[in-house]
Parts: sequence; structure tokens; C-alpha cells
Amino acid sequence: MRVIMLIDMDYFFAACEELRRPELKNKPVVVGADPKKGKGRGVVSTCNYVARKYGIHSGMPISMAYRLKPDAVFLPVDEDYYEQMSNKVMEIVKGFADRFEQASIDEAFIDVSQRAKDYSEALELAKRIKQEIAEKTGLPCSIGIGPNKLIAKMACEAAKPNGIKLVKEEEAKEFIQNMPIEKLYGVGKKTAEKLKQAGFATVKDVANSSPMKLMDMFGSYGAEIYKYANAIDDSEVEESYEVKSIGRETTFEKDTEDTEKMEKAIEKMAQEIEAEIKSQGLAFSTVTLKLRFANFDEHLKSTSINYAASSSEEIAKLAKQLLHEYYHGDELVRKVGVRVSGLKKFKGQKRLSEFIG
Ligand code: TTP
Ligand code: MG
Ligand code: MG
Repeated sequence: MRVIMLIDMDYFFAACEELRRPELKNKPVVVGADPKKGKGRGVVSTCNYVARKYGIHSGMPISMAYRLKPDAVFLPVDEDYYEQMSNKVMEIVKGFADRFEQASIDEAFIDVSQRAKDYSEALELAKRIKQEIAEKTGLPCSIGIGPNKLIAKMACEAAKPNGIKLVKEEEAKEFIQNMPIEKLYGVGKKTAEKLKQAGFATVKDVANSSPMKLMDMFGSYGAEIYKYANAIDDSEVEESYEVKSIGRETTFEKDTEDTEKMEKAIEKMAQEIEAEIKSQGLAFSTVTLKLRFANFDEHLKSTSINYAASSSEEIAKLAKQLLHEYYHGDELVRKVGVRVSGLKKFKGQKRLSEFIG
């Protein structure tokens, strides 16, 4: 039996702000763009639960948040500080994991199948994790426990705020199938809209459809949606090894869904990476693409080749393949990263092209 948990921090950016300014604790706190007395552009990154009572939420135009609660405390995004707090939390969580995978600045999946023999041990473990995070960082979190990542993630949503929710394998289908489609993990806004237009209203409708029909609509991604709707998710909690690697990241000035822009950024980073690996006399066999969405969710996808390469064309080609395989245009992208690993020394042997070039 697999036991997977998703630990997600509560109102993370705003909780970090409350931590360093305790006087904010019972006030509505909104972190995001400058509201400029209602004329500001940009969006709310997040807000504390006091502010949520006024209808304010992540992604909402900051001008609207201002209209809803002009005397809320509006604060700018201090990404470096949140990264620091995130690192502290992640170190603690790692200590409780058989396998660990960070999925966003404020959340991580862990596989605890080895150390939790049954669900009641898993619950005890979750309580200890929550307590240790609270004691060592002062930050609240919620934890979802389930038989796979999909259920753990959705259980965590249901546990919020400041809670723990366990969904056993035998309860999983019922748990997700009465939810509206946009709540299904792995399904973003655009995909949800297409599904609704095709007459699907709940997750159950999708589950009772056929994988063929969904594949007609979405290609191989459709098969995945079908599995998710049936509470099936075989994906592993992927350890991100601290392997020696070389990479670059690009944060867009404005969050984007323009894949051409992303490709341009990939090409530029690929050239920089090529220059760096060549200067060190290295070649790679694995390329990893990182996408950080506007909502700070992070996705790492890797692909390997069975030879050693070093050209920017090869890096860009593989990274673009990953982009098209995994990006469905559902979310705005904030940051793209490319990383090569599986590095080996070129043993004095130069390739023909390098003699000619
Ligand atoms: P979330 O975990 O989605 O949200 P949250 O931690 O603020 O609140 P919750 O208690 O519901 O988990 O996102 C983590 C951080 O990522 C969030 O604090 C701010 C940032 N973020 C954005 O900047 N924009 C967004 O649209 C979202 C959803 C999050
Ligand atoms: Mg959170
Ligand atoms: Mg999160």
C-alpha cells in the first residue's frame, strides 16, 4: 500500500509577512501588486484568511481587492524572503520522507509508505510534521494523506486551513467524483472549460465517459484526465537529486501563455548552457525543463538521451519537446528553467564538427 502526503503552507506569502510583523495578525493582509488607491494594475498573489472573508483571493485584480477592502494592509511580494522560509520548511519535511518532491514554493509531496505501516500511523506522522513546522518556523500548514499524489493534493485542499485530512484508498473515488471539474487536479481552467462545453459537469461525468472520447479531445493528455477522474494516479513522488547540473532560469516580465516566447527563452538559455558546459569540457545526457506558473506551482520534467551531447540545438530541442508535451496552456507561466545533468567529461576527444567549426 502506498501512503502519500501533500504538505501545503496556509496563505503562505501573507503568513510569512505576519510572522515578521505580528501586529498584522488579525488584520486583513493582501500581498501582491501595488493597489495605488484602486488604480493599480496587476493581481493579488495571496491574502490571509481575514482578507478572504471580504471575498479577496489569489489572482484577483488588485484594484478589485482594494474596492472590497480599501483599509486592508497591502504589501509587495518579497520573493527572496518567501524562498528562505520555504527552504526551512522543505528541510523539515524532507526529514520525514522516504521520498520527497517539491511541487511549489509552498508545497511538497512525500511518500511515507516505508515508515507508516497503516493509515493511523500516517495520521500520527502528519501531526508530528505539522507540529515541527509550527515549532521551528512559526508557520501554519495543511496536510492531505491518500493512496496517491492526486488524492493527497485534493485531500489537502479539503483540509484547509490548518488541518489534516486522510482519504483512504477505498474512499478515494467517492471523494473526488462529486467535485466540480475545475477542482480535479491536473485540469486547469481552459481544459475545464472545454470539458464543460462538451457537456461534462462533474468529475463523475468524466469518469463515466470513455478514455477514447477524451483522447479525441485532448490527445494523450485525455487518457490522463480519465485516470484522474477515476482516482488513479500511478506517478511516483520523484526525488529531485542534488546532482551536479548546469542550468539557467528566465522570469518573464509579465506572466505569459505564449509558447513562442517560452521557446525563445529556451533557445537563449540553451546557448548560455552550451557555452558553460563546453568551457568545462563537459557533455550531458539529461535535460530538465522547469515551469513555474503564475500561481507558483512548479513542474519539473526530464528527458534523457543515450549518448553524450553538448550543443545548444540539442538542449533546446529536448527542452521544447518537454514544453509541448507538458504545457497545455492552462496556466500563465512566470518562469522557465532549463537544466542539463548526467554530466561527463569529454575525454579529450573532439567531435568532427568542432574541428570543422
Ligand atoms: P497556494 O498554496 O496556492 O496558496 P496560499 O498558500 O496563499 O493559500 P492556501 O492556504 O489556500 O494554500 O500558493 C502559495 C503561494 O504562491 C501564495 O502564498 C502566493 C503564491 N501565489 C501567487 O502568487 N499567485 C497565485 O495565483 C497563487 C494561487 C499563489
Ligand atoms: Mg498554500
Ligand atoms: Mg501551494
